[in-house]
Amino acid sequence: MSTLSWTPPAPARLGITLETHIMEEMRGTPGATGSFTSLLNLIGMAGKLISSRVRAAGLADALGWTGQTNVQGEEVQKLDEYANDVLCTVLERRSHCGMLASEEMEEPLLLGPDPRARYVVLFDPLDGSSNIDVNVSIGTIFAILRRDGEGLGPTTANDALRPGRDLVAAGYIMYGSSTVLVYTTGHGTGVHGFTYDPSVGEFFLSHENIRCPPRGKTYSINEGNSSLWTEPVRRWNAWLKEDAKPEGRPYGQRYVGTLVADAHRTLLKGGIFAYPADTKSPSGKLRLLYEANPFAFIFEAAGGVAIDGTQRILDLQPTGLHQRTPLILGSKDDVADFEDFMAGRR
Ligand code: P6P
Repeated sequence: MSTLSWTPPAPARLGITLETHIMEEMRGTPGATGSFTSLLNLIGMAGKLISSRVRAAGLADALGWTGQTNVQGEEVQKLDEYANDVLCTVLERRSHCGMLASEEMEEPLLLGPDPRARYVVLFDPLDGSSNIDVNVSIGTIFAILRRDGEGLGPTTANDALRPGRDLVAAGYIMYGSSTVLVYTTGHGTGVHGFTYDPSVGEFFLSHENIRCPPRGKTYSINEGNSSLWTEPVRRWNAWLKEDAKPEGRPYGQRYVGTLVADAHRTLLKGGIFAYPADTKSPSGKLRLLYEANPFAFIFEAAGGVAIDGTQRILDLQPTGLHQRTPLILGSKDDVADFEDFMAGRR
């Protein structure tokens, strides 16, 4: 029996690129204009550019490049600034977007009054960048909103402050042992993964219709924060580590410290990722709009669950561009166990 939570492409579907897959989805969308398709392809192109620079980052250090200027005297940008610049430059093209919001920019980038510019893209250009210098996986996270209706005025910052359930697409690009792009347009269209082949410069379909298993065997949390946790979180954590083999415990502990990597593993293999509120971060650490919401959208599309401890992440009404939230993400049965502890049922 296959233990995979996705479908390896059938022979007839080998060689399907990201562009082809997006086009297939567009054909299945009545009234599609191609703008959304083009926008998703732009994100794919940004991922290719960022991937090539991430792969060379270590080389930069090896060749004695400094943090500010390289041997040619060129200014070497920090990777997260570079990733942000690439995404802004690429997403400004073709008037698809009215606004871009990024973890790297205090204020959103408003792109002018073009009525064709219906999309708002929210992103963390390089999540986990503190892991770059130890060659640990990092990633780009994106979420896409669409402004609907006629006679719309210029996009404003408030157009970003919508609950995650309104997203029209979300995804991430993980720069790990290989570069993988995962995206969904929600609403039953499935979650699909593409692996980048730098020799031909294409993302090829590698993980079709990813489903998050209903239960996993690992939990992912920064145990270093245990003294800061609330009592229910401590009891949940201790319960997971009990020697109770007939009930599938103890769980294994995995924690990379990059949300994209910990979430990607949890999506494919099941289990639970938790960055709960604690006494140091009473609102949690992770950002709602461009970290929690996109992953919540992806996990729900794959049959998983995402809460802030008690509420569905996608129902949270944002009040600020960079607001934080606790995030509990993963298999529906594992998150249900967490909720039981938070509600005092265990
Ligand atoms: P901690 C990376 O800095 C990040 O924003 C997420 O990618 C990751 O899940 C989290 O912070 C790790 O935080 O406090 O465990 O180092």
